[in-house]
Amino acid sequence: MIIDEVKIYLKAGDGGEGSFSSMKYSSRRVIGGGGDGGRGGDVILKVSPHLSDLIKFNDKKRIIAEDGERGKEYNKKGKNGQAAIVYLPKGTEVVDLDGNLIIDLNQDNQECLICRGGKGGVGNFKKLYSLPAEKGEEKEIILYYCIPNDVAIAGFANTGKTSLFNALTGKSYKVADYPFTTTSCVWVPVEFKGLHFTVMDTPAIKKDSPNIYAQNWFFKHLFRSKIILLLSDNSESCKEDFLRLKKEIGSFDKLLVKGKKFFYLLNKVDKIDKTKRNLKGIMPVSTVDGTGVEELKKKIIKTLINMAS
Ligand SMILES: Nc1nc2c(ncn2[C@@H]2O[C@H](COP(=O)(O)OP(=O)(O)OP(=O)(O)O)[C@@H](O)[C@H]2O)c(=O)[nH]1
Ligand SMILES: [Mg+2]
Repeated sequence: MIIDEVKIYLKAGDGGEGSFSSMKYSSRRVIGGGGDGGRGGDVILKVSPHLSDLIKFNDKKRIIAEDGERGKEYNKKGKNGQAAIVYLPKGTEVVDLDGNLIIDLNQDNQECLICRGGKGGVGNFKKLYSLPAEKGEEKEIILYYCIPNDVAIAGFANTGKTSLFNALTGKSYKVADYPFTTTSCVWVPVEFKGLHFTVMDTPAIKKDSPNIYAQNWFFKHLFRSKIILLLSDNSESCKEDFLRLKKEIGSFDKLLVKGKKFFYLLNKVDKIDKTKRNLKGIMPVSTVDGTGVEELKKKIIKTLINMAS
């Protein structure tokens, strides 16, 4: 299971107070008085390529940047507080407590200043009286991590999703002849003919889930998918299976079936009678004898390029 949702508290540093200290003179020139306080540190959100979920927030839900230092006598400015940089996986949506999107961090190295540190107070060297420092901003936010994938593989149990994922990516994730082998999402970048995209394997879709949000929890990770490969391994029922799969996905959120390309794949055709393999609008594939795998890669590339233009 992926930790993909967390509420955290952020607080930027307060500005350091300006100093009020006696004025010092040398040959009638003012050489000293209270210096300004330092600026409080900002809180910055930044995408890190090394993270792939929000688990690190399980034991750190409050992030507080450093306060600015107080100003000192002889017009010495206090040190600025250090910024707190909160590293997040690419694909994190930052939302306020009313559900408004603050920012979608979906680019490499993207960053955002989320809480501004308070300005330091002004010391009496400048003004003859000192002015108070500002407080740092504070916010409670919710982070939703949504896996950045281009192509997702989805289907009922044991239809060969992981086998196809392995065939497309060159990986060797666990495949077994029993249902629900895959329990979490796995996603990896793929390069094919100079083009890069990310493919995601998913756990099996459970039919008629009484609690779709708990049992088919991974549907939320289809939001960023551009192409969804729907898999069936039964030539008799595949058309019905595809309708059913789309209905299950759509009942989680209608947006999951809008604006996406669905490819309909009949898998394990090495076991299916030749006369029953070629169905209109359905791609025959087999990860055992390789049928259709290269064609599928080419179709994915063509579709991604078309969708981007
Ligand atoms: N004959 C044949 N068997 C296949 C093919 N693809 C997968 N299988 C077999 O089907 C079974 C299930 O394969 P998986 O890839 O684990 O299926 P899955 O859909 O990921 O399964 P879950 O994660 O449990 O939902 C395994 O025994 C595979 O060896 C295929 O193209 N032809
Ligand atoms: Mg699997």
